Amino acid sequence: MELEAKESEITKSEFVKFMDLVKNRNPHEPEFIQAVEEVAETVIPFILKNKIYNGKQILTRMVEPERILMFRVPWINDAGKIIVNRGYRIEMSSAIGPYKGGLRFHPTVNLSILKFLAFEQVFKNALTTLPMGGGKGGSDFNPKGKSDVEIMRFCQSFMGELFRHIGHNTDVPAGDIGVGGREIGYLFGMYKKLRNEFTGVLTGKGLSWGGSLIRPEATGYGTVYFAQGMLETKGDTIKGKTVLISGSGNVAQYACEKATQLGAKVVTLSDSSGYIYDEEGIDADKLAFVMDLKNNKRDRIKEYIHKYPKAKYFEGERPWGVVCDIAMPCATQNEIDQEEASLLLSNGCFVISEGANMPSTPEAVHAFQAAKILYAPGKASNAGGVATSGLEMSQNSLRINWAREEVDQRLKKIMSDIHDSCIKYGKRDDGYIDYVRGANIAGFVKVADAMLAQGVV
Ligand code: NDP
Ligand code: 2IT
Repeated sequence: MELEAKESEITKSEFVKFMDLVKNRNPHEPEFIQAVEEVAETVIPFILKNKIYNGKQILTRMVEPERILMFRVPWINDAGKIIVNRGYRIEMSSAIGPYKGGLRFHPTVNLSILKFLAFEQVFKNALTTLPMGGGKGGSDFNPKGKSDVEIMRFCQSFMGELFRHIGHNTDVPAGDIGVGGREIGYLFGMYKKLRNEFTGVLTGKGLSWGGSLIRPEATGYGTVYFAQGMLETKGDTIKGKTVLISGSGNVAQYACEKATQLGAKVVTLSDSSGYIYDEEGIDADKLAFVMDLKNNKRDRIKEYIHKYPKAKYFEGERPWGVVCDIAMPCATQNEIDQEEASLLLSNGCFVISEGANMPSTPEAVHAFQAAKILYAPGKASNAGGVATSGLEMSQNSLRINWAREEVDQRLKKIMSDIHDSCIKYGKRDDGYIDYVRGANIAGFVKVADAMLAQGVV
């Protein structure tokens, strides 16, 4: 007992010391500090118990990006005005492969948000079992309301600097919020022109120019496959369950599609203006309407109720007060707070599979874990997207295209392997699976072993 108390004191003081260092070095970066704290909480006790990692400053090295690029992105809008945005690429870790991770175009983008995303990406990519390091980038550019030609000019200017720093063996960006197939196309076209080479430097490409089948679907599908894996541990399935989804972009759309295909009823979707509630469920036809609305018309989710008047729209609200079995936050970071977590729990929600990155605040995560529900952090449950990007890279290198079924099978296997890794490091003595601990330690071990082997670089 005394020994245990002493050990826990040492762990606590190491944690406080480490977090003080991170906070002092990154004072204006709340999202980055939040992401690091969540990892440190579970990984520091593990390091202290495992001599090979102790004293090697591995976590201290991991929170310092290998390189940060920040650059001016000037472009001319349709009215002939010069606009200046800021571009970024965080090259966080290349311990197990080339930097890999998406680009986010959103007005809120800043160093803190991209560093949190790049840090999460390192662990997520390690979990996929594929050889990918971690990175993230983007710009404070707001694609909303811009013409196609404005998007193209912006992407060309952005790539006019980024091309110097990336490459299919160095750093391979992809999409994230505000960056989909259209943007990847314009970015790829400019890279190809500047470098005069056709390589798999970006993933999420179109099918006729190096893209992979299932990549658009992969994040959403993977999030549902992971939820299924969690339910299986309770002898349950997703069939017949009521599901809340937030967001209505890439991840939300395909999470909705797969959940519905597997017999669940998805009753909500949202965007940053509000959410829609369709008690009868958002079936394949209704989802086709949403996909056209969001991907082609680039309109708002509230249009749904004009097409389907039995549904309701709640302006300025998030969907977490609706009664459900499963919640899949698929919009953005910190979109479920403590109050909303309590609401979900009191309404009977018992599975959370995160499609977005860090959508639950630390207080919400602690509430889910205290209630011992099935809770998966994004770095495990949304890893299907980057995993399929890894499969796209493999196909590009081999210069072949795998069939849809083959990619889907590989995606399923990867999600199931990630689930196994979470159990390996996250199962507690009482049988409860702490997916946060499991994902953090499994990701850490893979990266840390590579770092130890490669020396202090
Ligand atoms: P999209 O741009 O396709 O869609 C984003 C959706 O989230 C939109 O409905 C958008 O609404 C909503 N949203 C964005 N920002 C906010 C905000 N601040 N508040 C409320 N709603 C918001 O992006 P993705 O679907 O690709 O990404 C969604 C999430 O999934 C992100 O957290 C991303 O990091 C994560 N992710 C994405 C992967 C991918 O492969 N694309 C892989 C793994 C994780 P609006 O239109 O109003 O902005
Ligand atoms: O957060 C993520 O994992 C992504 N946006 C996908 C990254 C990728 O390289 O496919």
